[in-house]
Amino acid sequence: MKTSSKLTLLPLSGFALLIIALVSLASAQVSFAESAGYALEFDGRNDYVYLPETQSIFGPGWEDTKSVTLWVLPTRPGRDCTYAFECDLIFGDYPRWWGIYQGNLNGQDRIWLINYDQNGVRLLGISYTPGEWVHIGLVHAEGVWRAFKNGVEVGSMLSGSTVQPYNRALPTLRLGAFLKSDTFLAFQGQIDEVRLWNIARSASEIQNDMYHSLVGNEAGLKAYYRMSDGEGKFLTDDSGNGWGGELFDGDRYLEPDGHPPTWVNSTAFDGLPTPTPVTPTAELPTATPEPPTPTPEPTDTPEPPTATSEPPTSTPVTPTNTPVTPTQTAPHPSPTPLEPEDVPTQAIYLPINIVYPGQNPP
Ligand SMILES: [Ca+2]
Ligand SMILES: [Ca+2]
Repeated sequence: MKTSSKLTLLPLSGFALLIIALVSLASAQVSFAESAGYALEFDGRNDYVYLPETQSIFGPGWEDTKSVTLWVLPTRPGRDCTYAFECDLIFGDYPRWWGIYQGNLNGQDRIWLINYDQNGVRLLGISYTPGEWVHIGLVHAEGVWRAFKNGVEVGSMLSGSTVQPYNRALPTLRLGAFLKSDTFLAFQGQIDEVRLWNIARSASEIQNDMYHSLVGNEAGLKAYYRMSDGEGKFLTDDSGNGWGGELFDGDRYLEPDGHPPTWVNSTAFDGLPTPTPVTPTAELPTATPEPPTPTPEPTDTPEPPTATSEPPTSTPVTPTNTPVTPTQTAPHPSPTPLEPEDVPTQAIYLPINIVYPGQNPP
């Protein structure tokens, strides 16, 4: 008996040593990464953060030039949604003219970057894995709408100015959910390091800054949510510009459940040692939406030389490296005045203008 117990102890102590070594190695790696402090966790029911007016935060010209970057950790797969603006809101405005949403749209579970311009809804999808942090970058400049995943551009399309209403209150921004009467678009998961810029951020700038906090006074940074508070019902703007937010657990549209967004320890900066190499074409072919008005050309867009005799698809998809030129200088439509707090249904229900990257519209 004595011998056998010794024999079993020996491999155990060897195993323990291995565990100690691995733990030491892991903690040594972690020590290189800057701590991301706190993140905000949203319950997927009624949690959101109310932010000030889009126009006030971004300033003049934001409809054409802006960048948004954030870390997000979805903790469940995307809900099925018929329209992009009916997926769950991660970041966006009220009542939904642009933003970052999560959802399963036409069988594609993606994080969607949506812009409503004078030609309708434009969207780009970014793949993600529930339970994993992903860094999302949205850059809108010179008539192009771009999507970045972990610092790598994964898609782009032409898109003009973000349309805004007039004759009524200017839109305000939200983190975590869009709640209105019977429309509950609540994201479940964590959000951290939300940065709002009124300039076009480049891929290298996004990459260089995604794994550490900013000072807050960087050029073009208009609002910065480091989630630095750690407690309480308010979200500080770490840019010092004073665009803080307020945490909500439901509102007049949805009963509170006693739990507003929760402050949690963030692991956003620990997620990936380097930006995940993503091949743009494999990840998301660039979709170039055609203007809705027919052109005198015999076909909308000539196919590359390899085109077959098959009839062209209704939405040609061009290679990623096709140069895109700023277009769409058409004036904004004159939408009929909407009721205050109303949803821009015109913006949402225009399926002919929705372009699903990598596939034809429905
Ligand atoms: Ca943080
Ligand atoms: Ca809640």
